[in-house]
Amino acid sequence: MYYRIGISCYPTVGGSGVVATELGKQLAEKGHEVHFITSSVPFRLDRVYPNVFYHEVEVNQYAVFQHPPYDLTLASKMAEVIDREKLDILHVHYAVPHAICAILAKQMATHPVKIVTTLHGTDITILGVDRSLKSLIKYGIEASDAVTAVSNDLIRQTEELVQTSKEIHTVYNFIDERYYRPVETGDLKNRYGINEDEAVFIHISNFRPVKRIQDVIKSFALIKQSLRAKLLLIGDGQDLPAARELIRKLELEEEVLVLGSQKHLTELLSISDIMLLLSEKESFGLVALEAMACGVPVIGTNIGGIPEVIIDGVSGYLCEVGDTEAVAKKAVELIEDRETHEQFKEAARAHVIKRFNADKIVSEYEDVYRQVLEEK
Ligand code: GMT
Repeated sequence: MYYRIGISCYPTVGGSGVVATELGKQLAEKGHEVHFITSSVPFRLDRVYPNVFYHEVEVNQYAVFQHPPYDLTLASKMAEVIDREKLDILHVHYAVPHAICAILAKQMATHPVKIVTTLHGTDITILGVDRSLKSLIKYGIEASDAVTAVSNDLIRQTEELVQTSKEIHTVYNFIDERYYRPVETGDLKNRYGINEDEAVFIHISNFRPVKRIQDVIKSFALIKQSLRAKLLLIGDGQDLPAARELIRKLELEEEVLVLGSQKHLTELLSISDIMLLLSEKESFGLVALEAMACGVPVIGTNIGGIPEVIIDGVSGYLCEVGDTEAVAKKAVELIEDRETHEQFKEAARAHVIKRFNADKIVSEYEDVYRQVLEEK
Protein backbone atom coordinates (compact mmCIF):
# COMPACT_ATOMS: atom_id res chain seq x y z
CA MET A 1 0.00 0.00 0.00
CA TYR A 2 1.48 3.34 -1.04
CA TYR A 3 0.59 6.64 0.60
CA ARG A 4 0.78 10.32 -0.28
CA ILE A 5 2.83 11.80 2.56
CA GLY A 6 3.55 15.45 3.34
CA ILE A 7 6.64 16.19 5.46
CA SER A 8 7.41 19.45 7.28
CA CYS A 9 10.63 20.05 9.18
CA TYR A 10 13.39 22.59 9.73
CA PRO A 11 15.24 22.17 6.43
CA THR A 12 18.63 23.47 7.55
CA VAL A 13 21.38 21.65 9.43
CA GLY A 14 20.02 19.87 12.53
CA GLY A 15 19.13 16.38 13.63
CA SER A 16 15.36 16.68 13.23
CA GLY A 17 15.69 18.00 9.66
CA VAL A 18 18.18 15.25 8.80
CA VAL A 19 15.87 12.52 10.11
CA ALA A 20 12.84 14.02 8.32
CA THR A 21 14.67 14.34 5.00
CA GLU A 22 16.26 10.89 5.16
CA LEU A 23 12.83 9.46 6.03
CA GLY A 24 11.29 11.18 2.99
CA LYS A 25 14.01 9.76 0.72
CA GLN A 26 13.55 6.25 2.12
CA LEU A 27 9.74 6.42 1.83
CA ALA A 28 10.08 7.55 -1.78
CA GLU A 29 12.45 4.65 -2.50
CA LYS A 30 9.78 2.31 -1.12
CA GLY A 31 7.24 3.72 -3.60
CA HIS A 32 5.36 6.34 -1.54
CA GLU A 33 4.77 9.84 -2.92
CA VAL A 34 6.52 12.38 -0.69
CA HIS A 35 5.80 16.13 -0.52
CA PHE A 36 8.22 18.30 1.45
CA ILE A 37 6.55 21.50 2.70
CA THR A 38 9.44 23.62 3.96
CA SER A 39 10.94 27.11 3.77
CA SER A 40 13.87 25.93 1.60
CA VAL A 41 14.95 22.69 -0.06
CA PRO A 42 16.04 20.36 2.78
CA PHE A 43 19.85 20.33 2.71
CA ARG A 44 20.05 16.53 2.61
CA LEU A 45 17.82 16.40 -0.50
CA ASP A 46 20.91 16.29 -2.62
CA ARG A 47 19.72 14.73 -5.87
CA VAL A 48 16.61 14.14 -7.96
CA TYR A 49 14.05 11.65 -6.63
CA PRO A 50 11.16 11.20 -9.11
CA ASN A 51 8.42 10.77 -6.47
CA VAL A 52 9.68 13.51 -4.14
CA PHE A 53 8.09 16.96 -4.51
CA TYR A 54 9.01 20.24 -2.86
CA HIS A 55 6.54 22.98 -1.94
CA GLU A 56 8.21 26.19 -0.81
CA VAL A 57 6.77 28.19 2.08
CA GLU A 58 7.30 31.79 0.97
CA VAL A 59 6.77 34.27 3.76
CA ASN A 60 5.11 37.61 2.96
CA GLN A 61 7.31 40.50 4.18
CA TYR A 62 4.46 43.06 4.10
CA ALA A 63 5.56 46.26 5.89
CA VAL A 64 2.69 46.23 8.43
CA PHE A 65 3.92 42.91 9.85
CA GLN A 66 6.24 43.49 12.77
CA HIS A 67 7.33 39.82 12.46
CA PRO A 68 7.10 37.77 9.24
CA PRO A 69 4.12 35.36 9.75
CA TYR A 70 6.01 32.14 8.97
CA ASP A 71 3.73 29.87 11.01
CA LEU A 72 0.55 31.11 9.34
CA THR A 73 2.05 30.91 5.88
CA LEU A 74 3.23 27.36 6.62
CA ALA A 75 -0.28 26.32 7.79
CA SER A 76 -1.82 27.86 4.71
CA LYS A 77 0.67 26.10 2.40
CA MET A 78 0.06 22.81 4.22
CA ALA A 79 -3.73 23.14 3.68
CA GLU A 80 -3.19 23.94 0.00
CA VAL A 81 -0.94 20.89 -0.50
CA ILE A 82 -3.26 18.58 1.50
CA ASP A 83 -6.16 19.45 -0.83
CA ARG A 84 -4.31 19.63 -4.15
CA GLU A 85 -2.14 16.52 -3.66
CA LYS A 86 -4.80 14.57 -1.68
CA LEU A 87 -2.35 13.79 1.13
CA ASP A 88 -3.13 10.76 3.31
CA ILE A 89 -0.60 11.73 5.99
CA LEU A 90 1.05 14.97 7.04
CA HIS A 91 4.12 14.02 9.09
CA VAL A 92 5.58 16.96 11.00
CA HIS A 93 8.93 16.98 12.76
CA TYR A 94 9.50 19.09 15.90
CA ALA A 95 6.43 20.13 17.86
CA VAL A 96 6.67 23.89 17.41
CA PRO A 97 5.45 25.31 15.20
CA HIS A 98 5.01 22.32 12.91
CA ALA A 99 2.42 20.32 14.89
CA ILE A 100 0.32 23.41 15.56
CA CYS A 101 0.47 24.51 11.90
CA ALA A 102 -0.52 21.00 10.78
CA ILE A 103 -3.56 20.96 13.07
CA LEU A 104 -4.68 24.34 11.76
CA ALA A 105 -4.11 23.15 8.17
CA LYS A 106 -6.17 20.01 8.79
CA GLN A 107 -9.07 22.20 9.93
CA MET A 108 -8.73 24.43 6.87
CA ALA A 109 -8.42 21.63 4.29
CA THR A 110 -11.40 19.80 2.81
CA HIS A 111 -9.51 16.57 2.04
CA PRO A 112 -9.26 14.25 5.09
CA VAL A 113 -5.67 13.89 6.32
CA LYS A 114 -4.04 12.36 9.39
CA ILE A 115 -1.43 14.30 11.35
CA VAL A 116 1.61 12.43 12.66
CA THR A 117 3.94 14.44 14.92
CA THR A 118 7.49 13.36 15.77
CA LEU A 119 9.06 14.84 18.90
CA HIS A 120 12.82 15.23 18.54
CA GLY A 121 14.10 16.47 21.87
CA THR A 122 14.62 20.15 22.57
CA ASP A 123 11.02 20.80 21.44
CA ILE A 124 10.15 19.10 24.76
CA THR A 125 13.22 19.32 27.00
CA ILE A 126 13.78 23.05 26.44
CA LEU A 127 10.63 24.53 24.85
CA GLY A 128 8.24 22.23 26.74
CA VAL A 129 9.25 23.88 30.01
CA ASP A 130 8.91 27.40 28.62
CA ARG A 131 5.66 28.77 30.11
CA SER A 132 4.85 30.71 26.95
CA LEU A 133 4.84 27.52 24.85
CA LYS A 134 4.05 24.62 27.20
CA SER A 135 0.26 24.52 26.73
CA LEU A 136 0.61 25.06 22.98
CA ILE A 137 2.99 22.06 22.76
CA LYS A 138 0.63 19.95 24.89
CA TYR A 139 -2.25 20.91 22.56
CA GLY A 140 -0.15 20.05 19.48
CA ILE A 141 0.63 16.62 20.90
CA GLU A 142 -2.91 15.84 21.99
CA ALA A 143 -4.58 17.05 18.79
CA SER A 144 -2.24 15.01 16.56
CA ASP A 145 -3.64 11.73 15.26
CA ALA A 146 -0.43 9.91 16.21
CA VAL A 147 2.73 10.98 18.02
CA THR A 148 6.18 9.43 17.95
CA ALA A 149 9.32 10.28 19.92
CA VAL A 150 12.91 9.36 19.15
CA SER A 151 13.58 7.50 22.43
CA ASN A 152 11.81 5.94 25.40
CA ASP A 153 13.43 8.58 27.58
CA LEU A 154 11.90 11.37 25.49
CA ILE A 155 8.45 9.84 26.02
CA ARG A 156 9.10 9.75 29.76
CA GLN A 157 10.21 13.40 29.72
CA THR A 158 7.22 14.44 27.59
CA GLU A 159 4.81 12.84 30.05
CA GLU A 160 6.58 14.50 32.95
CA LEU A 161 7.28 17.97 31.54
CA VAL A 162 4.19 18.54 29.37
CA GLN A 163 1.86 16.46 31.58
CA THR A 164 0.16 14.52 28.84
CA SER A 165 -1.16 10.98 28.82
CA LYS A 166 -1.38 10.82 25.01
CA GLU A 167 -0.06 7.51 23.64
CA ILE A 168 3.40 8.11 22.14
CA HIS A 169 5.31 5.50 20.12
CA THR A 170 9.10 5.25 20.23
CA VAL A 171 10.60 5.29 16.75
CA TYR A 172 14.38 5.62 17.00
CA ASN A 173 16.61 7.63 14.68
CA PHE A 174 18.12 5.61 11.83
CA ILE A 175 20.91 5.85 9.30
CA ASP A 176 21.32 4.71 5.74
CA GLU A 177 24.04 2.13 6.34
CA ARG A 178 24.82 2.07 2.58
CA TYR A 179 26.17 5.60 2.99
CA TYR A 180 27.35 5.60 6.62
CA ARG A 181 30.18 3.04 6.63
CA PRO A 182 33.96 3.10 7.02
CA VAL A 183 35.36 4.59 3.79
CA GLU A 184 38.77 4.79 2.13
CA THR A 185 40.49 8.02 3.25
CA GLY A 186 43.82 7.92 1.37
CA ASP A 187 46.26 10.40 2.88
CA LEU A 188 43.57 12.50 4.62
CA LYS A 189 45.19 12.13 8.06
CA ASN A 190 48.47 13.25 6.67
CA ARG A 191 46.87 16.28 5.00
CA TYR A 192 45.44 17.33 8.37
CA GLY A 193 48.91 16.96 9.89
CA ILE A 194 47.88 13.93 11.98
CA ASN A 195 50.67 11.41 12.57
CA GLU A 196 49.96 7.69 12.30
CA ASP A 197 50.79 7.18 15.98
CA GLU A 198 48.25 9.80 17.14
CA ALA A 199 44.77 8.83 18.35
CA VAL A 200 41.98 10.85 16.72
CA PHE A 201 38.99 12.06 18.77
CA ILE A 202 35.99 13.68 17.12
CA HIS A 203 33.05 15.80 18.28
CA ILE A 204 30.25 16.86 15.93
CA SER A 205 27.45 19.18 17.00
CA ASN A 206 25.71 22.50 16.63
CA PHE A 207 27.79 23.95 19.49
CA ARG A 208 24.82 24.88 21.64
CA PRO A 209 25.17 25.06 25.46
CA VAL A 210 23.45 21.64 25.91
CA LYS A 211 26.39 20.01 24.09
CA ARG A 212 28.88 21.07 26.83
CA ILE A 213 31.74 21.66 24.41
CA GLN A 214 33.90 22.78 27.33
CA ASP A 215 33.72 19.21 28.73
CA VAL A 216 34.86 17.83 25.37
CA ILE A 217 37.90 20.12 25.37
CA LYS A 218 38.69 19.55 29.08
CA SER A 219 38.44 15.76 28.61
CA PHE A 220 40.77 16.00 25.63
CA ALA A 221 43.25 18.06 27.65
CA LEU A 222 43.34 15.23 30.22
CA ILE A 223 43.65 12.58 27.49
CA LYS A 224 46.62 14.49 26.08
CA GLN A 225 48.50 13.96 29.34
CA SER A 226 48.72 10.22 28.52
CA LEU A 227 48.43 9.97 24.73
CA ARG A 228 49.59 11.55 21.52
CA ALA A 229 46.25 12.67 20.09
CA LYS A 230 44.29 15.13 17.98
CA LEU A 231 40.71 16.36 18.44
CA LEU A 232 38.50 17.22 15.46
CA LEU A 233 35.72 19.70 16.25
CA ILE A 234 33.05 19.71 13.53
CA GLY A 235 30.08 22.09 13.35
CA ASP A 236 29.29 25.65 14.27
CA GLY A 237 27.11 27.48 16.79
CA GLN A 238 26.90 29.95 19.63
CA ASP A 239 29.47 28.24 21.88
CA LEU A 240 32.22 28.04 19.25
CA PRO A 241 33.90 31.35 20.28
CA ALA A 242 34.04 30.16 23.92
CA ALA A 243 35.44 26.83 22.74
CA ARG A 244 38.21 28.62 20.82
CA GLU A 245 38.98 30.65 23.93
CA LEU A 246 39.30 27.52 26.08
CA ILE A 247 41.50 25.84 23.45
CA ARG A 248 43.80 28.87 23.55
CA LYS A 249 43.81 28.97 27.38
CA LEU A 250 44.72 25.27 27.60
CA GLU A 251 47.37 25.74 24.87
CA LEU A 252 45.80 23.11 22.64
CA GLU A 253 45.80 25.10 19.37
CA GLU A 254 48.16 22.58 17.72
CA GLU A 255 46.15 19.54 18.76
CA VAL A 256 42.54 20.68 18.30
CA LEU A 257 41.47 21.11 14.68
CA VAL A 258 38.40 23.36 14.45
CA LEU A 259 36.95 22.42 11.07
CA GLY A 260 33.56 24.20 11.13
CA SER A 261 30.55 22.71 9.34
CA GLN A 262 31.51 19.83 7.06
CA LYS A 263 29.56 17.82 4.51
CA HIS A 264 31.62 14.64 4.07
CA LEU A 265 31.34 13.26 7.56
CA THR A 266 32.01 9.65 6.63
CA GLU A 267 35.62 10.49 5.70
CA LEU A 268 36.23 12.44 8.90
CA LEU A 269 34.61 9.67 10.95
CA SER A 270 36.67 7.04 9.14
CA ILE A 271 39.93 8.63 10.33
CA SER A 272 38.61 8.88 13.92
CA ASP A 273 39.16 6.44 16.79
CA ILE A 274 36.61 7.66 19.35
CA MET A 275 33.68 10.12 19.31
CA LEU A 276 32.97 12.27 22.38
CA LEU A 277 29.31 13.22 22.93
CA LEU A 278 29.13 14.79 26.40
CA SER A 279 25.77 16.61 26.25
CA GLU A 280 23.62 17.43 29.27
CA LYS A 281 20.46 16.89 27.19
CA GLU A 282 20.24 14.53 24.22
CA SER A 283 17.02 12.80 23.30
CA PHE A 284 18.82 10.30 21.08
CA GLY A 285 22.14 11.46 19.59
CA LEU A 286 22.00 10.94 15.83
CA VAL A 287 25.71 11.77 15.49
CA ALA A 288 26.53 8.83 17.76
CA LEU A 289 24.68 6.57 15.34
CA GLU A 290 26.54 8.06 12.38
CA ALA A 291 29.87 7.51 14.16
CA MET A 292 29.06 3.94 15.18
CA ALA A 293 27.95 3.10 11.64
CA CYS A 294 31.43 4.19 10.50
CA GLY A 295 32.98 1.90 13.13
CA VAL A 296 33.73 4.62 15.69
CA PRO A 297 32.96 3.78 19.35
CA VAL A 298 31.35 6.63 21.31
CA ILE A 299 31.96 7.87 24.85
CA GLY A 300 28.69 9.56 25.78
CA THR A 301 26.92 10.91 28.83
CA ASN A 302 24.51 8.78 30.80
CA ILE A 303 21.49 11.02 30.10
CA GLY A 304 18.40 11.23 27.89
CA GLY A 305 18.30 8.68 25.08
CA ILE A 306 22.08 8.12 24.87
CA PRO A 307 21.95 4.89 26.97
CA GLU A 308 19.44 3.54 24.41
CA VAL A 309 22.06 4.06 21.68
CA ILE A 310 25.43 3.16 23.24
CA ILE A 311 25.85 -0.22 24.91
CA ASP A 312 28.14 0.62 27.83
CA GLY A 313 31.33 -1.47 27.69
CA VAL A 314 30.47 -2.95 24.28
CA SER A 315 30.16 -0.21 21.64
CA GLY A 316 31.39 2.66 23.80
CA TYR A 317 31.16 3.96 27.34
CA LEU A 318 28.69 6.01 29.39
CA CYS A 319 29.98 8.61 31.88
CA GLU A 320 28.16 11.06 34.14
CA VAL A 321 27.63 14.63 32.89
CA GLY A 322 30.66 16.78 33.70
CA ASP A 323 32.91 13.88 34.77
CA THR A 324 35.76 14.71 32.42
CA GLU A 325 38.21 12.58 34.41
CA ALA A 326 36.11 9.45 33.84
CA VAL A 327 35.81 10.30 30.14
CA ALA A 328 39.58 10.70 29.81
CA LYS A 329 40.29 7.50 31.77
CA LYS A 330 37.93 5.41 29.58
CA ALA A 331 39.31 6.99 26.41
CA VAL A 332 42.95 6.32 27.30
CA GLU A 333 42.18 2.73 28.37
CA LEU A 334 40.37 2.03 25.12
CA ILE A 335 43.07 3.49 22.88
CA GLU A 336 45.82 1.64 24.76
CA ASP A 337 44.01 -1.71 24.50
CA ARG A 338 44.05 -2.24 20.73
CA GLU A 339 42.22 -5.56 20.82
CA THR A 340 39.29 -4.19 22.84
CA HIS A 341 39.21 -1.07 20.64
CA GLU A 342 38.88 -3.29 17.54
CA GLN A 343 36.08 -5.25 19.23
CA PHE A 344 34.26 -2.01 20.12
CA LYS A 345 34.56 -0.75 16.53
CA GLU A 346 33.01 -3.92 15.15
CA ALA A 347 30.32 -4.06 17.84
CA ALA A 348 29.40 -0.42 17.20
CA ARG A 349 28.79 -0.96 13.48
CA ALA A 350 27.06 -4.31 14.01
CA HIS A 351 24.70 -2.84 16.62
CA VAL A 352 23.70 0.05 14.35
CA ILE A 353 23.07 -2.25 11.38
CA LYS A 354 20.98 -4.61 13.47
CA ARG A 355 19.01 -2.17 15.59
CA PHE A 356 18.90 1.16 13.74
CA ASN A 357 18.98 0.27 10.05
CA ALA A 358 16.88 2.43 7.73
CA ASP A 359 14.63 -0.38 6.53
CA LYS A 360 13.62 -1.43 10.04
CA ILE A 361 12.92 2.07 11.35
CA VAL A 362 11.16 3.30 8.19
CA SER A 363 8.86 0.23 8.44
CA GLU A 364 8.04 1.32 12.00
CA TYR A 365 6.94 4.74 10.68
CA GLU A 366 4.88 3.00 7.97
CA ASP A 367 3.17 0.95 10.72
CA VAL A 368 2.24 4.19 12.49
CA TYR A 369 0.78 5.58 9.22
CA ARG A 370 -1.15 2.34 8.60
CA GLN A 371 -2.61 2.28 12.13
CA VAL A 372 -3.70 5.88 12.01
CA LEU A 373 -5.31 5.51 8.58
CA GLU A 374 -7.22 2.43 9.74
CA GLU A 375 -8.76 4.43 12.60
CA LYS A 376 -12.11 5.99 11.81
O1 GMT B 1 20.38 19.73 19.17
C1 GMT B 1 20.46 19.01 18.19
O2 GMT B 1 21.25 18.07 18.13
C2 GMT B 1 19.54 19.27 17.03
C3 GMT B 1 18.21 18.69 17.33
C4 GMT B 1 17.21 18.98 16.24
O3 GMT B 1 16.05 18.95 16.57
O4 GMT B 1 17.53 19.25 15.10
O5 GMT B 1 18.42 17.29 17.56
C5 GMT B 1 17.48 16.57 18.28
O6 GMT B 1 16.90 15.67 17.35
C6 GMT B 1 17.79 14.66 16.86
C7 GMT B 1 17.03 13.84 15.81
O7 GMT B 1 15.93 13.19 16.35
C8 GMT B 1 18.29 13.80 18.03
O8 GMT B 1 19.14 12.77 17.56
C9 GMT B 1 19.06 14.71 19.00
O9 GMT B 1 19.46 13.95 20.11
C10 GMT B 1 18.14 15.85 19.46
N1 GMT B 1 18.95 16.80 20.25
C11 GMT B 1 18.72 17.00 21.56
O10 GMT B 1 17.89 16.39 22.21
C12 GMT B 1 19.61 18.01 22.19
